[in-house]
Amino acid sequence: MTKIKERLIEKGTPSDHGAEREYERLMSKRRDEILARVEEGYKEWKRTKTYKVPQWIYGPPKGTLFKVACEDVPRFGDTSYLEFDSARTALVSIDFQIDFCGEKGYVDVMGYPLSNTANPLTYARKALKDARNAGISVVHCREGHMPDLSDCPYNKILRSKIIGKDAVGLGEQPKGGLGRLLLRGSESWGIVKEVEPIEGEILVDKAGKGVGYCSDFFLVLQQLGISHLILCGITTDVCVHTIMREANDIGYWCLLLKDSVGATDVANHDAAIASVKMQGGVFGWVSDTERLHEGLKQAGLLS
Ligand code: C5J
Repeated sequence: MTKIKERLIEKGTPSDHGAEREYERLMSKRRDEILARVEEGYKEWKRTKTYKVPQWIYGPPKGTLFKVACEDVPRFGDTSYLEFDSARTALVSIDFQIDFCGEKGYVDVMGYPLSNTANPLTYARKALKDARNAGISVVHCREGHMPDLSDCPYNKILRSKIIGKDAVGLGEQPKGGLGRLLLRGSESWGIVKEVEPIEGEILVDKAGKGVGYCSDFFLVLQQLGISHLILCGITTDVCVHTIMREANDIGYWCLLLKDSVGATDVANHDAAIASVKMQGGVFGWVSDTERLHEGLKQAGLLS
């Protein structure tokens, strides 16, 4: 057998087709299809004021379709409806941990009033009850770091020490506290009783405010076949917003329950809610537990 000697490539060569290659033509075919679908969706929205589940993407419903009234969409003062498939929806309960809404946790040590982050528990509990009764998947998230802090950026620890009472920062235990702050395995890292996961529900640990970079969250949603998210949790302007923005960028349909979320600062909470609604719903949709309950009831999902 003769051995062919490979010539070492010294530099790349421009294509004979210039900029007009096959994949550019395929991309514009896809764009035409998407714009035609948008035209259909737009006509449907004008007729029904409903952002329908796009069956051309997800296929026929796997569960029961239900819709929830959303406020200030597409413009402030307007009402529209967001449609869900119960089998492709997850209620996401974010960071309801002692560290964010209980005594001697991270937020308490920073000196913020606990009521701002604890009050939404009243409503989140209702949303959880309704989701469970309607057979909707529930996914819980929990922020926290490894005991050796190897997954926590230095600047996060430093800032927490500077703001923390008695210079107690992340990874340290406050005087008379429940454990080391925001650390996996510590008592203050646990989800509070009012909304803790029940058997069969998924709990995702994350080493950050968001989920995309530092957790299995999107892998879990993919495995469950989820297209739509209903978000509750704390804090509105930090973890809830970060997760909503990440999911929205990927194409998930995100509904924020405004009474089931809270921030350490009321003005920041209000601004975070308002910013979701800008540009016709730049990060998704906003509603509340009452309107979720009504939508589930009308679809016959609650007895
Ligand atoms: C914060 C969170 N605020 N869960 N975490 O540090 O929003």
